Amino acid sequence: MYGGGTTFEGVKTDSVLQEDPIKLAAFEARIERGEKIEPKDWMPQLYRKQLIRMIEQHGHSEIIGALPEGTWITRAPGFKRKMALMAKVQDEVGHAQLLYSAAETLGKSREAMIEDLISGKSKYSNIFNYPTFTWADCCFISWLVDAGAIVNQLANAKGSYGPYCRALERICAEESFHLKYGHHCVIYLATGTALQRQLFQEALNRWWPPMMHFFGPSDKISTHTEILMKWKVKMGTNDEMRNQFLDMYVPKILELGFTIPDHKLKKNTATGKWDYTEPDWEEFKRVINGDGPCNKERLEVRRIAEARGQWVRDALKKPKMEYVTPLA
Ligand code: BYC
Repeated sequence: MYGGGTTFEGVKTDSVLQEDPIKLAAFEARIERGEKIEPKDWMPQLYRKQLIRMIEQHGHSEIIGALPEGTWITRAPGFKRKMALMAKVQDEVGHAQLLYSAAETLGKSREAMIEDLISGKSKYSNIFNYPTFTWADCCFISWLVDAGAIVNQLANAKGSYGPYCRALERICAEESFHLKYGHHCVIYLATGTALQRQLFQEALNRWWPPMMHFFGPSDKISTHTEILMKWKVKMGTNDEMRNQFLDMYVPKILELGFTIPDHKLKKNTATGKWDYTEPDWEEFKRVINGDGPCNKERLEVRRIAEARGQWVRDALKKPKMEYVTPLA
């Protein structure tokens, strides 16, 4: 989609000290003015490294995120739901394509990104390492995980790196359909039988803690927020995004008659922010570092998909190879 990026593998630095101070100042002034940085523009190595890390992780999250919902395509209740879910899952994989293309403009090849995903080197969103036991779990993802993603992506679409922002704009447009679809699924359960309501309440109880983790560690312990906010890659801190999500969706969840499994959750009128039980950051760290309930299964599925598609990639790399001539 974007193409033509520089090749810039393996940026090692975590500092801007080695950068030319004049170029760095001009770069930061452009960001300050709200200009977009494009692939061939000068940028500090750390900006490139941070963008590759974040966009690549985002791409992986879309690919892996297709799996917990994907397993429900054949079991979704009714033909209409099956069709809609199939389209949604296909969109998520398409989002990964857009994001990998955006990351490639910074010089990391798609092959290297996929290799880092399936070897477990790269991270992807914590939330997709939990199982979708019931249809209601799937509805939780379609409504509330997509809602959280939109909060984050709408903000970051106004950020500084052109290719990422353009990919996010397109992704958000599609995600807004997912959100409507997910909300519809949940309203259907909420207005259904006692068992349907119970199914969604149980899903909410299971998914609330990983949902709170989804926005990243609290600002007090976040590693990258400061520099990413300075360079307008992130347009809100993790806590700001979490707070915005709570502002928008807690009332909607309560309106449907469900309860949120956190007795401390309350809007603090003095600060204008939500008070909540501090998420368990030790569990978060375990899950993002490979030790969640489904990490092994998720990566195994990707490894199998990669191996099964190898012959296609090999064939594409040999355009001169002769193929069997069709009989008719
Ligand atoms: N999960 O310094 P911090 C979707 C890591 S898919 C895993 O705050 P940062 C969907 C972080 O990488 C959309 N890891 O990080 C798809 C870092 O580790 P490293 C998902 C996380 O980057 C299919 C460390 O913790 N959205 O919606 O400043 C179906 C320290 O954190 C997470 C995106 O990917 C996490 N949740 O901020 C349905 C949005 N949080 O790299 C739906 C793009 C943190 O130093 N990403 N870590 O080893 C972002 O906006 C930011 O990367 C984050 C984290 C806000 C997530």
